[in-house]
Amino acid sequence: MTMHPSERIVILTGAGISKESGLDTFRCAGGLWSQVRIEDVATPEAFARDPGRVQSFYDARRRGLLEQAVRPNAAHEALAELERRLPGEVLVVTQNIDDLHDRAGQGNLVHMHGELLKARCTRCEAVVPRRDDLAPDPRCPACGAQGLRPHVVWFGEMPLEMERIYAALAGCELFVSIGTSGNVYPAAGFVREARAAGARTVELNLEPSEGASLFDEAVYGPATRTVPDFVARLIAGR
Ligand code: BJW
Repeated sequence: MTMHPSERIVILTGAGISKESGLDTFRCAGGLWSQVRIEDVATPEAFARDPGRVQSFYDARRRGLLEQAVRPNAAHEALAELERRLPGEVLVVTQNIDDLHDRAGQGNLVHMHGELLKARCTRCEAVVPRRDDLAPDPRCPACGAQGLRPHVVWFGEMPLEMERIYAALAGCELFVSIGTSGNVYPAAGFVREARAAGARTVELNLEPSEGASLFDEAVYGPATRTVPDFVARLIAGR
């Protein structure tokens, strides 16, 4: 594993950071989990039982992500600017499967719950770029098998790059959680890891998250306001 000893700022993002770009959150009023049942679309068992149903859910979200109106907002842009100002010092860990951090220019980025614009072969494990629908059952470009699934992490599956994330948390001085409700583990436990490492912990969210009491500082409001403000303070304070 590559070590990144100077990553002193770890930033965890969730669906709330992309809300003002036009993408649904999961647990807000009218969010995705009020439209569909988790056990129908976001577990390996659901995919085994009814792959077409699961593919359609992700196909619709992929089409939504690729709509022209959906683009990075001021919060994504501010985090990319922070990375440019502090090269090598910032790691963004996103739970989001959208590509808005990527499009904003975030280079040091972990997609711990996968990426909507990639597919994974259930036979050969190849991960391939994918912008088109996955239904009905296309062939894997690597091995030719019909078994492509969305490259996302469902409940009961292991999130990606956990070793890298825990190493960064163990060495960080500042942990910032943005736009996540703190309902889903292991991401919801990162604030505890950061605190154990002696880091200052900050929450930027629309409302207090499940783990709100674990943060040293909190600012509540829309991410397009709170994140650029926080980044400006951070840069000014150096
Ligand atoms: C704004 C805003 C604005 C709105 N500005 N803010 C007990 C202990 C530990 C683990 C478990 C446990 N019981 C069960 C588990 C396991 C399970 C789990 O956590 N279940 C919980 C329901 C309890 N976790 C797993 O299965 C994970 N795997 C795992 O644990 O493997 C073993 C392991 C353990 C330890 C170490 C390593 C491995 C896998 C979880 C996979 C999650 N997958 C999903 C769907 C797939 C991707 C997709 O379809 O997009 O990922 S679920 C869904 O929730 C999605 C999200 O990434 C994730 C988090 O949601 P997020 O981002 O927090 O969104 P919301 O909607 O909840 O919150 C939005 C927030 O934004 C709100 O607070 C708003 O206020 C705010 N907001 N507008 C700022 N404008």
